[in-house]
Amino acid sequence: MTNLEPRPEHHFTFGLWTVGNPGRDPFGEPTRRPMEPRYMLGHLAELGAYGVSLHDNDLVPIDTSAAEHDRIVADFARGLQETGLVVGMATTNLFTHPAFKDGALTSADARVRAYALHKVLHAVDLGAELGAGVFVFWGGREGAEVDAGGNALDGLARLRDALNFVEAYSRDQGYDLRFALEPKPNEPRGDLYLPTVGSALGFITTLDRPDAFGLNPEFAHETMAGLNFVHAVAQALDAGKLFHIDLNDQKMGRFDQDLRFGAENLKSAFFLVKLLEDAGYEGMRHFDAHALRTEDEAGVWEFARGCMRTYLILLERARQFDADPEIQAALEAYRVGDQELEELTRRYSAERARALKERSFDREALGARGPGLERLDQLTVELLLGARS
Ligand code: GCO
Ligand code: MN
Ligand code: MN
Repeated sequence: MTNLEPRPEHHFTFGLWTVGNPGRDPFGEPTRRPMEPRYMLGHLAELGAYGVSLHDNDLVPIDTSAAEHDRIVADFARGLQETGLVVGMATTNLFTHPAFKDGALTSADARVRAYALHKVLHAVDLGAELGAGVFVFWGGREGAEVDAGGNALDGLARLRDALNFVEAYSRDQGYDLRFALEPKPNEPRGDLYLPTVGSALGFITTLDRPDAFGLNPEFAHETMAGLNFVHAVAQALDAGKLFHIDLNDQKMGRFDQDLRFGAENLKSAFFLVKLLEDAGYEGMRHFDAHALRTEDEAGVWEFARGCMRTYLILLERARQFDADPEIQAALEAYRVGDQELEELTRRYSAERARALKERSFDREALGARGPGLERLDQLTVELLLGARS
């Protein structure tokens, strides 16, 4: 086993709202005391994290005066300096206050939309001031329980206008921010707009400056929708749009659980880590999860440590996978190359199309081949269970 101690160069970050989650749920009161942001910084630094992310109101309460705002931000900036932690991502809370109960940037009420945009601009200032590289839009209230209000199409147009406005503002200020959309199928609304990674990727192409926008996909969100998160992340990578990632875990078909990374779907977590590392993903390894409601504060820090350790263990397993001769031989056998056919099909020309159409294929032989996936997958399982070291 190599060293599994998390270190800043691993780029692990946590939302202030994640380790700060007090264990409230729709049926019960908080089970833990709130923690001050600076206190959390100290603990995260000790555990080897690289930084934090925050909503505007995780740091500055919504009803804070301007003078108090400056004092809070300066104090937090001192905390960052002392601990060496950075702010990797910033975002806006557009979901807690009742003003946003029927949407924020997509609300049918122009006053709510304007207030939401005002709040985002201030949150962008805060993010830029604290040095965040990515600014996230998670539309927690951007959706509906009923479609009688007719917002399905209008909501998208309103969201587009708002995102274009914010991006232009940020550029005008000279901020060095990239924007990331975070899709989710439902919760807290019955249905959220832009429910999946694919929907967000499609929507980005309709913005004024698509290059400034990417994705912040979340393991739990795609899993809630019954989708394969590894495939979703691959699509974001393929499009050059993986700006940030929310790592956690989730049982399919349940309420939004925000479990510790790797707590539930270990195999998917393994293939995810392998995908990110093989693709050379350079962004934050950001955990958007929280300790079980059963836990006290000690359980919170166990949770945070566990997220990072599991990532590092899976990273080590990914390297073992690459170095394991039997696995590599099985992979080699699985991928059948054919130089001549690959040459023929790589790029269209009239001549190649003609040659391909004239070609005959041994359908029966193709259908009869066993690709060896049972063995390859069992070898992977054995590797993950530590039976191959
Ligand atoms: C959720 C979301 C949020 C967002 C956060 C930052 O399901 O509640 O994942 O935690 O990630 O608001 O955008
Ligand atoms: Mn989530
Ligand atoms: Mn999230």
